Amino acid sequence: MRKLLVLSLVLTVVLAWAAPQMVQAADYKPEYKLSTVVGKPFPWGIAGERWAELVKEKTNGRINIKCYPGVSLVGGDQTKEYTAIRQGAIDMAIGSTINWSPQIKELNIFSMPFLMPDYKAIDALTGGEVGKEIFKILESKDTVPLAWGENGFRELSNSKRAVQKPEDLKGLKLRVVGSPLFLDTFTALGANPTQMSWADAVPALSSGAVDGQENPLTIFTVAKLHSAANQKYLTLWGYVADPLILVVNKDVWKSWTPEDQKAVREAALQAAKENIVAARKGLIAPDDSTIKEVEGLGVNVTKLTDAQKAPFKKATKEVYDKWAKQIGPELVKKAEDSVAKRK
Ligand code: X2X
Repeated sequence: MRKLLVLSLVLTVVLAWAAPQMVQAADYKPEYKLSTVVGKPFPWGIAGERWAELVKEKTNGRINIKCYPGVSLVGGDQTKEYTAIRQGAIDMAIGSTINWSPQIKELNIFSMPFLMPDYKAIDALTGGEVGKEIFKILESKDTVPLAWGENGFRELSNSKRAVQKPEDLKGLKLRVVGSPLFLDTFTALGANPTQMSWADAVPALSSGAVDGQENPLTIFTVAKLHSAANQKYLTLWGYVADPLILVVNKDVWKSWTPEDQKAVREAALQAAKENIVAARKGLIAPDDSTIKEVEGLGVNVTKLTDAQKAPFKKATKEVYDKWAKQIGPELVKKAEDSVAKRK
């Protein structure tokens, strides 16, 4: 009797362990959908392909990922991407903090004008307490964040004139992205901002419906905005930067074995690391080859000094203060402290 009892106990324990493992394996989808806004050869799109490739390698093909650039799984509307990940229409994504900020207000922190003066400041936020807190928030909203990547510092371009001071922006029609914070910033600077998706931006710029836009230089060069969108004037002012986040839908994550979860995480970290190197290439002194490349295309490039940035900072101070309240003063304080203490 006693032996039987022990046996049945052992059996129960073994089954309790084995059953979910078997279900999990059977639960794997033939293909997982990975969303990005832009595809290859943008560094962002390359990062998606690289993540997929590394996962395939590390899981011996158990997890098969297909990339869907152009946010095609949400009909090109990048501000709906995060909701689609939560709901499971997208399995995984490399998403922009700007595009997800309508759903997660804390992500607006990276769009606070002139909060991050250099790359070390971006790293201090993503790699420090702010980054951890944001990952916790994402975890509470049905997603598993795995790594930080980078779209880049967002620089201003237009078809009309060189922008060196806020007055130069007066009346310029600018395409902006995602969050209402961008509308506030450019309205405060005297421009005429209008919100639209990336898919609509290039046609609107080439037809002259809008005069300018702001995006990282890797987007500018790969999309050939100088010729495809008449962007002859570029101002390097690094007023905000746009980190990317590599995430997986939580149910999808839970359906994988711990071994495969580890593989996907390691692949994400590797792809993200390579992505940051690619996003910064030619943009950090002494290597300014990307900036030289843009000048070589006949673009008039203005690099603002700290003194020249000051009036822009002043003109957007009210916007900064308004959004600090919306984002959460504590998180903003943490961010400011991290930037001040950066090494
Ligand atoms: O739409 C943009 O400007 C882009 C491509 O940079 C983002 O998705 C945030």
